[in-house]
Amino acid sequence: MSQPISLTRYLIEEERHGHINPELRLLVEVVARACKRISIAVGKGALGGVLGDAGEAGQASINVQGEAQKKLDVLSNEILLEANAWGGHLAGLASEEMTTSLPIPEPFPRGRYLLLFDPLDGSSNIDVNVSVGTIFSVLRCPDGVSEPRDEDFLQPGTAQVAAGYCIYGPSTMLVLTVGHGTHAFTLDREVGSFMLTTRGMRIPEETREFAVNMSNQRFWEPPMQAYIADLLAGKDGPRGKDFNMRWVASMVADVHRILTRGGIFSYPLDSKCAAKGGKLRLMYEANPMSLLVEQAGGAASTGRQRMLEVVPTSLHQRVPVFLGSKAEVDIAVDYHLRHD
Ligand code: AHM
Ligand code: MG
Repeated sequence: MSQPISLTRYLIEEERHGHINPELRLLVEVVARACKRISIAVGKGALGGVLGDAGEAGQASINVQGEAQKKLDVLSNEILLEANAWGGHLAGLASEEMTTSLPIPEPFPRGRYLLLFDPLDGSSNIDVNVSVGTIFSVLRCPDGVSEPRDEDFLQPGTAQVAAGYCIYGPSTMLVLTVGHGTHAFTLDREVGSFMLTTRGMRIPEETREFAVNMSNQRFWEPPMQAYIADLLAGKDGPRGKDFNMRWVASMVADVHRILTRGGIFSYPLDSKCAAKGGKLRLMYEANPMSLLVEQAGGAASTGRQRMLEVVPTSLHQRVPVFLGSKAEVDIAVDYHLRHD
């Protein structure tokens, strides 16, 4: 087998092809380096003293989403902030764990890009040693803006110039797009480098596998109820085939499986999260995953609209999510549109 190429070499070649500029190359390298540090912290587990909830004894630390923060949520956020502050490639940052966005502080120079991230997605899985991950999205800072504010980040997913996630699983992998395909890099722990292990991931168009939290079934909207009922009816039902189900409850792990072998992932609207617009966050979760999925030949939707065309109205906006194998996402969307 020929020697796989490193992330650094991949990025330099993308630069030579005119797909990215040096600033964006640096940005991706810095995020990847931060992910290696997070991977080390996650990998230490109980030995690192980083499991459990953040906050003082008996007093949980609550983030802007109203959720209890884990120690590793806080640590991962700090690692990403510290790594990205000084390089001169960013104008500002926004995180799922922070109330408002943050312009790059003095005395560091400000660059042309905005970085958004969910520092440790699926963190409720940390204490049970199930895969978690970092998700990130890169936008351009609007022209003429020297000190970006929240509204400067409110760009549709089509405006993303790069997106990716790092999954901390049995192996640590970085899955990345700079708008020219979706590629997977595996961390060589001995060398300390991400190595390109799958160039041009492709999601099979058809599938027999779905991912959804079935315990919410009774709270779903009627079109979602009808769609899943038809999947569950199997080969004797209207779909004429049996479906398998998987739900890790860690979006990076579920999406990684779908990028690898196909399937449909869905976190639909339900009556518990309807007032918030959904469970998953548009800017930190849905948009970057949707770009990765589309770049791998899949589709991503809110159930009613292409995800990447949603015009955001707030930084922490939530949305219903359907993504994965194109033909299956189209069918799920059809159930919603026929119902409306
Ligand atoms: P988080 O950002 O607070 O970790 O929440 C997002 C996670 C996703 O990774 C996962 O798909 C979903 O929440 C699981 O939700 P549920 O526990 O309702 O099944
Ligand atoms: Mg999350």
